[in-house]
Amino acid sequence: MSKKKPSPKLGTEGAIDKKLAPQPENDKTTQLAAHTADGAGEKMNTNTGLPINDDQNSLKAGDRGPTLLEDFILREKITHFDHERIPERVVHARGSGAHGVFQVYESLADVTKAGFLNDPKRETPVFVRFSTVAGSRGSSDLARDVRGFAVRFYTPEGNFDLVGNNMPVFFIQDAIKFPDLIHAVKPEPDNEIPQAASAHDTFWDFISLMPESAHMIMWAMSDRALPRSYRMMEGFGVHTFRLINAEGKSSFVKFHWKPLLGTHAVAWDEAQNISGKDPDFHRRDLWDAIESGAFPEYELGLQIIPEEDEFKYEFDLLDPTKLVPEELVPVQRVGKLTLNRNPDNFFAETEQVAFHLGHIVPGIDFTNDPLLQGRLFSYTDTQLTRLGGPNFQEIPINRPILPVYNNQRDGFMRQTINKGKTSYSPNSLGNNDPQQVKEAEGGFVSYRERIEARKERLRNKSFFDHFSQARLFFNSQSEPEKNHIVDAFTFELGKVKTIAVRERMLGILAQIDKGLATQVAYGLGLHLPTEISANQSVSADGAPADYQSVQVEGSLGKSDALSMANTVKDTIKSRKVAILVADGADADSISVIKNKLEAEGAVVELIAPRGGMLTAENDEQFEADQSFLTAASVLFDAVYVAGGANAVATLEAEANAVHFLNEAFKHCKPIAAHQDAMQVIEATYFSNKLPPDYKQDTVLSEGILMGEVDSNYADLFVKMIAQHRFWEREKPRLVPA
Ligand code: HDD
Repeated sequence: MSKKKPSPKLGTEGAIDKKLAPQPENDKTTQLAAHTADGAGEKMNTNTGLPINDDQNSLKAGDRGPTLLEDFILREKITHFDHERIPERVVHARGSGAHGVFQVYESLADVTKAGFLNDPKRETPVFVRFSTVAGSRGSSDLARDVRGFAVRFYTPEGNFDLVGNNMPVFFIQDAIKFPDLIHAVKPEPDNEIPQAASAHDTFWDFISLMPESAHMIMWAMSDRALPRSYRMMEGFGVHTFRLINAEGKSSFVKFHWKPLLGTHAVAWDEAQNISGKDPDFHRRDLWDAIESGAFPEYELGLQIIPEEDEFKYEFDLLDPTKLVPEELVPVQRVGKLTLNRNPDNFFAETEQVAFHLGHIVPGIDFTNDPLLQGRLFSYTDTQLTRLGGPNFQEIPINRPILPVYNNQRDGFMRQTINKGKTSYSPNSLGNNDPQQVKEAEGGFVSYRERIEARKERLRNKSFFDHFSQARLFFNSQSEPEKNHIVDAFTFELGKVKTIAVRERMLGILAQIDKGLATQVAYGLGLHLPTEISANQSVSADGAPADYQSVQVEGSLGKSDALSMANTVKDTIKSRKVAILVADGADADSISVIKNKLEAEGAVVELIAPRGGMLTAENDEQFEADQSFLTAASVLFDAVYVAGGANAVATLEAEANAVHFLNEAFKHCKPIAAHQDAMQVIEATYFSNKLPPDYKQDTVLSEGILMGEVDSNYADLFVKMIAQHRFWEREKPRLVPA
């Protein structure tokens, strides 16, 4: 990798320029490289450059005496350590980042003048951070939660941040309620319980009093809140934004990210298990995929709505609790995001990156969505505390790829050495530099929206239909997805101690779907409130008549795009498959399966009763990747049981192997076994749930494969894994979870 020198204009030359990490080259990686340090092969020194002779002992009065205050080397080291931590993000504290590139397929100049959406030849460097919302930095990746999906585009016109989530709507309509929402979901203030969980009284108290959250809460209680991987979830800009073309014409737009691997989830029982076995599951998955070259890919999707259509729909485009159904406005896939490089340093990049949906470029603009407008304030404000002052934009991961010239100066940790006498405008002493930029030459001009209004604390009546899209979402789900939603509400409300809160929530659910509410009530052992008015949920605080929910029968019965059952299921790339083995395993059939799965891009691991080398039936030596002690079914997408008489006898008697299969069955995963491994399957609890004539069949039942291992068998296994899960297996309560 050549060491491309950064442009001197970036003001970074001569910075800590030791070794440059190998990385794909673009303007951003080159800029970052200039700030990268690598101590390999180097000598140790202090922060002032003094060579260190002894890093093991502090300076003492005698070898058993007190340490001397004089020891500036000790003081420097301890002082730095004492101040290593910064406040975690008040929300989205737990996250993982990756670098990548974005490229538009065809010019979108007819709707936007944004350069990165105009030139199909341009590769725009990006940095992405995925996150959970409620948990602390050290919490589990698998919490039931919304996921953040924040993308920064480093463009020559400045940074554009698309700070979205993996759900297309939000809990509240106005930013003034955001602190309340977050206070309610975070651990309760008296005892700081529970961590990274919404299943507690304060959250549901708030939600049950906030009917506008009905739509979002359906998403949060669906499997969307339990992604299989950051690489397998959709992203949404949530708000309606504006695109502006070179003629100044505006169109409304909703931004989407569509993962090429499809949108997939894990089961709730599985999520809880993963949280114990590998709380870094999503972080590790993203890291490993990128390290192995299986680069995560997403297509950018746009729903473009002509400005004339602003009032065409039965919902308000400015209401962030509503989505625009894809049946009404199709999503056009306009470009591709590829994540191709892991960060060099978590703190420097993933932790210090400061996203802000106010970071826009000419060609993109805001709307008056009141949630969006409040966000425009919050993101810069929060960095002042989090990153310690107004110079956070100079941190390498936050710098734009073009040099910054303006009259902002000084402050804590200022890096740039601004030359010259003038730091004001207009000036005559410095040629009036830096100069403003004319609109025709790329200067940013806000969209000239006509506003004629009174100042009022009000909300338009068009925001008060809280239930029709919640119902649309529920009606669009497959049966298993609906069952999961019922289970999720029953679990969460079951953890709520205050019965009145549970009941009030049942009132909300009844307004979305009576059947849903009845099933949840049954699980909780409660009766549905007999009198349900659209407003009972808000009456507790005596909301004035003007603010009451209205019941609207949505015109769309169902939207296929809302169900994950309809996602693409044509690849097993980067899926993890466990092969259960032991001494005496049949090496040939293992090779057939392993080779086929790896050729399709899957990751295969051999799991054995113990680590180290094993001897196959044909006396070949092979190595186990993990033992049953460190591996677990919940960390894999599918499982195959090897043949070979001795191996089969060992696995049948190995409780961990049988447990592995039982769990894979319970979580509806594909299971395959060599025809001679039948006795291992017979040791599981699910063998008596298989059809009576299963021994004759190759496909024992949906998602269970047995038989002679040949290429046809391997093909079938691949197809099963691509299906992801056989959720039908759960019915009716076949699977304990
Ligand atoms: Fe926010 C972080 C997404 C509403 C205030 N938000 C944050 C992150 C994401 C979102 C992905 C993490 C960025 C990162 O990885 O560093 N937020 C959203 C979405 C919202 C939303 C999709 C609704 C559509 N947020 C929202 C509101 C407010 C905030 C209404 C305040 C009025 N959000 C913040 C924040 C955070 C943040 C306090 C915490 C850390 C940070 O900004 O940098 O400013």
